[in-house]
Amino acid sequence: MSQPKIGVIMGSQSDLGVMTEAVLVLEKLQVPFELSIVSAHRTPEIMYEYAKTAKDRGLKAIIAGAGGAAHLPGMVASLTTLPVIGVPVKSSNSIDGWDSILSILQMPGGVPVATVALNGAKNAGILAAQIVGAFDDKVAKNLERFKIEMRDKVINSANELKEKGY
Ligand code: RP5
Repeated sequence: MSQPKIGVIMGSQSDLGVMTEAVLVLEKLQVPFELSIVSAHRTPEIMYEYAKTAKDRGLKAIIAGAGGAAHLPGMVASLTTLPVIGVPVKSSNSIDGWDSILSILQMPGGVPVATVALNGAKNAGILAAQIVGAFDDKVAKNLERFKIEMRDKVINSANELKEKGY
């Protein structure tokens, strides 16, 4: 694969099931990415290094997923000027998911994290592709096709209902 443009990281291997949705959509939209596990709490030095070197390594945005006391996206955002997209994960240590959502969403002024829905890794992938698509025509074209596919799917479903007499 060519030079990664998006970094996809998560706090634990247990987040991978959710975060795979981001990977799948980046693959579909042909956005080169790198994938790793980086924990704010268990590997803080690696997290620091990852965030500090991300821009120089050619990344254009970072998707960071975490659950429970989800500090990874915010901490990474504090260490880089790249846009960070946070994915709250409903993890085993999460009470009901709100803990993850609020940990990622309620950032102090000056350090934004673009927070998607609970387990919303698919939208994180699309948003990351849209960031790349702002300056990469091939990715922008893939996004246009993606939107047309979504539209056609809805129209087809509506037509199926019509054919059934509804
Ligand atoms: C968070 O704690 C991780 O992002 C994960 O969502 C959660 C649970 O981690 P494990 O105990 O499953 O490794 O830091």
